[in-house]
Amino acid sequence: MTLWDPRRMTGHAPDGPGLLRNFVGGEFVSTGELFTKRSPVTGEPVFEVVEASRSTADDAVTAARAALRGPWGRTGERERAEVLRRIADELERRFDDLVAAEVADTGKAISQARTLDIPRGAANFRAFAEIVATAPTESFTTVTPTGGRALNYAVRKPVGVVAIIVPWNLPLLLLTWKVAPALACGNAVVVKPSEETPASATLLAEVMAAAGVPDGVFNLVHGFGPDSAGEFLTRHPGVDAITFTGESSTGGAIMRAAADGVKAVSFELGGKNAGLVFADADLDAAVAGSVRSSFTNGGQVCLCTERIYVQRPVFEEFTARLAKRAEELAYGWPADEATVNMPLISHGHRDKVLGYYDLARTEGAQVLAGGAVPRFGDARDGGAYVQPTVLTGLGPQARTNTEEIFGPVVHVAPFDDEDEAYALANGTEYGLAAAVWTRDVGRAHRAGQRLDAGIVWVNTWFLRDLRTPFGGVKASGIGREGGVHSLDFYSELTNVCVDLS
Ligand code: NAD
Ligand code: 6OD
Repeated sequence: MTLWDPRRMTGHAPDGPGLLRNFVGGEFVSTGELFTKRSPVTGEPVFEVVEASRSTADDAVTAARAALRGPWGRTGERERAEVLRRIADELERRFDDLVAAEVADTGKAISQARTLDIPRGAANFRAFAEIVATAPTESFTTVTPTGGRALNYAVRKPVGVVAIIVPWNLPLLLLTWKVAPALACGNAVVVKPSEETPASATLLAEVMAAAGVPDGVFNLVHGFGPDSAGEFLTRHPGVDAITFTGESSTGGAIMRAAADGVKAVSFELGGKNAGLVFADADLDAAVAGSVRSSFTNGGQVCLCTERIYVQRPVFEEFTARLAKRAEELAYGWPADEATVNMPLISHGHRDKVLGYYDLARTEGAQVLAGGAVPRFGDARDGGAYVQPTVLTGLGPQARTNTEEIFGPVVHVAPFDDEDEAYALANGTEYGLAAAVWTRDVGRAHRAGQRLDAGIVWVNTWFLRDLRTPFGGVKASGIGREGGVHSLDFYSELTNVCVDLS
């Protein structure tokens, strides 16, 4: 079924898929090769997308530089905060279109797009409007060598042109999480959404124009990574900073590209996140929370739990309840309100995830739930669905327990004491997030100290306050965004030292 007719947005031929274009210097640009975006729900084409050539990427960077030389480069924080609020208003006005775009690209359940993805897009702009309007900078009074006084104070300036490269799992949420602070700090941006999810970013370009964002401040290029729009940006001499969300290996490639220009980077990368369920936990909450943390968005959230360690006295009960709940998660069309499960983003990604289901069996896992492809007897059989899957029986060094799978799959294993739990959770090259379930207040705080992760949730998961630091340790990222940490990445601080004598 078609939830939303993309032709409304693009004015493309009435009987073909919608056309999604690049947005450069305030204009949509149609020139370039086309690639096809297919529905993960049915496999049918939903969009033709104009791939940005090197010269389109050049034009986008040039437009961004020109915008910085214009009035945008002289705006103050309060004025920019107003612009961000107008963008949020316009996102809310286009709410239904954005929900439809996100569902068309990803196949995610409409209820999730309505309650998580699109509201967070607007919330990102509102939060950074407040943060930039109220953030202090440092000031010191200094005694001079002659016994006089000097006043030191820091001023924030834009970094310049920021390239923003994002993945497909939460497309608008992750894109606006970076665009909002970048614009709040007075930069101009060139964004590259994933080739798998071009639609909501294209609508965001319309939103920017309608909100009165000056031409060239927001530019959009569609395409792929290597030898395409992604690499054109990361190697571009006119780009001053790169902010990237995606796989750790892609982060490595981008870092190598950025090294030549000594560009600043902020990386939010992959994870192999652990859940820890202690015997004193509220087990109902731990089961419900672990269902969310393992299967939300088809397991395609970087923060999702792919390994759960359960204290031995409650291991059997927890595992049985988790497996039962996984099998009960509702299938349906994305537009059905009760739907929970969604397809993986593409057949290519499904092949990867199914490869891990096979690997887990080869490694000796017991499959307690799922482990296969669901059959619908309708057009969804052409989509990229897999069953939510619960595994057990593998050791901590099994590849199933060490490599990021990024699908609706979780392995459950027992532990005996707190030290062992932390050692198991930390035994990975990643360090993004952890979810701990316990009623012991002391243990809750110890877990925060002892777990190698950028975020430790206790008795909850994916509860976000946008003022807090967000990022990963080890292979899960470089730097922190969120609150003033975003301001620190998206601005340069100049210290002004005035001798008062
Ligand atoms: P990916 O790394 O394959 O692609 C991400 C983006 O980078 C896409 O836009 C892609 O076109 C672009 N890209 C790929 N190669 C590039 C190159 N050489 N140069 C420039 N750009 C390039 O990731 P994905 O498959 O889209 O997303 C899934 C991954 O993202 C998972 O590993 C997941 O954990 C991670 N992720 C992390 C966070 C976080 O906050 N830490 C959030 C969401 C997703
Ligand atoms: O909540 C956020 O700000 C954020 N960046 C979430 C990342 C989710 C990963 O898929």
